[in-house]
Amino acid sequence: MSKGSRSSTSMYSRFWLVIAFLTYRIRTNKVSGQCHTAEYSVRGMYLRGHTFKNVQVELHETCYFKCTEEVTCQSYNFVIGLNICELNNRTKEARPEDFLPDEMRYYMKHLTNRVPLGSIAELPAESCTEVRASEGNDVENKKHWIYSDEKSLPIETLCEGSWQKVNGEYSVCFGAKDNQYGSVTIPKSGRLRAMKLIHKSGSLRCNRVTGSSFWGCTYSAYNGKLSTIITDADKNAVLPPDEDLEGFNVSQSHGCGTEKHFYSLDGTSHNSTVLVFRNLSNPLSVSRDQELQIWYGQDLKDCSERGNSGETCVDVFAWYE
Ligand SMILES: [Ca+2]
Repeated sequence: MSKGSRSSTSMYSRFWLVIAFLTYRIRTNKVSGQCHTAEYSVRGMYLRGHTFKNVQVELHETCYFKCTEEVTCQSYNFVIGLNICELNNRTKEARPEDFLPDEMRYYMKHLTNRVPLGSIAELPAESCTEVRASEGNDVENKKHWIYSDEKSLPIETLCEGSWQKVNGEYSVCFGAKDNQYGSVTIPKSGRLRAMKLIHKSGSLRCNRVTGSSFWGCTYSAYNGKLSTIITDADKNAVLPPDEDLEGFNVSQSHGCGTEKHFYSLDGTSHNSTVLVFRNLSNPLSVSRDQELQIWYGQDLKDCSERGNSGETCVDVFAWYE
C-alpha cells in the first residue's frame, strides 16, 4: 500500500469517527422529543439536484450550523475531501427518486427547527403530494405555498393530505337542466391522478316524484347509479373517464336512450358527502387557468332534463402526481 493511500485511508476512518460523534450528539438532542425517531447521517448517499448554496468549510460539522442558518435548508450533502457543504431545499423524503449513492458524499437531514416544506412563501412545494411526502401524515389541513406552473408562480392553496383544493373561496354549484354546469378554473399545471368533490349544500331532482340526490337521479331505472361528471371545456368526460360511463339498453325506454351519462362507484351513494372518482390509469395533463366543468349527466347530454330541478354545491379537490 502506498503512503498516499494509507494516509487517505486513515483520514477516511477519522472522518467517520467524527461523523459518528456528530450524529450521536444530534441523536442525544432528539431524545427529549419523544414522537420523533432518531435519524442519522447517511454515508455514501446524497440528494441530487436540490442544492441552492455551496459553502466551503474547514470542519464538516460546520455544515450543520450553516444549514440551520438558512430558512430554506432542509438537508445537506457533504463532499468529502473537497470539504463542501451542499445545502438542499428538499429532504430525501420529499424526493426519494433523487437520493442516490456517492461514496464521496454523505447526506444529513436538517433535524432541529426545520421549516416544513410549503409552509412559507420562500419554500414553495411542487404539490400537496410533495408536502405529504416530505412531512408525512402530520400535514395539517391548511394553506400551503405550491408552485402553480412548473417551478414558478407560487400560490397559497389548501392541502388536505395529498389533495389540493382547486376551487377558490366559494363552492362550485351545478344544476340539473338548461346547461347549468359548474365551472372550475384549474390553479396549477400538472398531471392529475384523481379528483374528488365534497358536498357543501343543495341537491338535485330528476323528476317531481322520486327523492333528491347530491350526485344523481333516484328514479329506479338508474338503480342507485351516479350522474355527476367532470368534463373539459368541450364537454368531453374526464372523470369518470368515458369508458366508465353507461347508457340504457335499447329495450329500456328512457328519454336519454343509450346516451352514456351515468356510472357506478363503489362505496358512493346518492347522499355520500364525498364523491371520490377512481384513479386515472393515464393521468390527465392540465394547465394553469384551464377550465373544467361539472355536469349533471342528463343536462350534459340534453336529454330528459325538462322536469329536473335543484342544484348541488361542492368543493373540488385534485390529486397531482
Ligand atoms: Ca342541457
